[in-house]
Amino acid sequence: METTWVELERQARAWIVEAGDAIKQALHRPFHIDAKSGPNDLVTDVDKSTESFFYDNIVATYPTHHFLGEEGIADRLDTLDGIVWIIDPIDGTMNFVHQKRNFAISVGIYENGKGKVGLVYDVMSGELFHAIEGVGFFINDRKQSPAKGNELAQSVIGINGNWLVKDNLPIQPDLVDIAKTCRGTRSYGSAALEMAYVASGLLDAYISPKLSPWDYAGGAVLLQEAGCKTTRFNGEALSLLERGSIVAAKPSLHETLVSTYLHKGEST
Ligand code: 2AM
Ligand code: CA
Ligand code: CA
Ligand code: CA
Repeated sequence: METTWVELERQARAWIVEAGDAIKQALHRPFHIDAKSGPNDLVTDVDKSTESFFYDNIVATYPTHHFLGEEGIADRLDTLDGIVWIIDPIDGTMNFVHQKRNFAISVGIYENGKGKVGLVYDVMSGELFHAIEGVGFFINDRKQSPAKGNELAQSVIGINGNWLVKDNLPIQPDLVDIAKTCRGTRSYGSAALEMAYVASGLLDAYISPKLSPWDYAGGAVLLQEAGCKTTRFNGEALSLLERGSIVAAKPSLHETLVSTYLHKGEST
């Protein structure tokens, strides 16, 4: 019998909780930290072992499925044909290293490029944000009703303060205008968690340039099922194969952010 999305989601949930338990255990031992693209871009052996855990389980259980993960355990993927698991083993590695909290495992399951299942697991709080296309958005066992949308002036926006001070970023003045106009800004250091917070109504929007598919693949499905819109800064649909910007919000705030502030921003 064909595996249903509900069954796949249940399996993904079991793996995400098991992987989270292993990460909590790893926090009791010393772990190895490396820098990737620069001194603030960190990776640990726990990121790599967590990605391997998912890769090994997925290949063994669903040999026809494909895999895309941040740490490159699998071969590079250049098509989204078929069923693809897009995984960030630890989203918020800097928080993992410095705070031992506020990091997540993010899993998105896509079929021919369309989001079917999304899971974002806040490992230390035990909050699991999950969604299945057409079924809805849940936090642990509780189905969520769509949050009320706010105007920009009453909105709390997730944005990393680093982007507001990046003089060589063409969209920086527009990001500063948004920060000046909204009620307040927050930065949690995990794109996946911040997208889950928008879906949950804790944040009104999340805005970031230069994210990768594993940062937003899980969160984008949560947002879709919570009645929110997620696009590039210029309003284009996301690509799950290329890096780019993200603006996620309820449709009316999303429209304001794109048409008044972000539309001239980079799409990739
Ligand atoms: P990561 O922890 O998986 O690398 C931090 O604000 C957010 O941006 C995190 O979700 C982080 O994901 C992501 N991010 C993407 N590219 C990054 C980079 N080069 N350096 C640091 N964080 C990055
Ligand atoms: Ca990283
Ligand atoms: Ca990430
Ligand atoms: Ca990561």
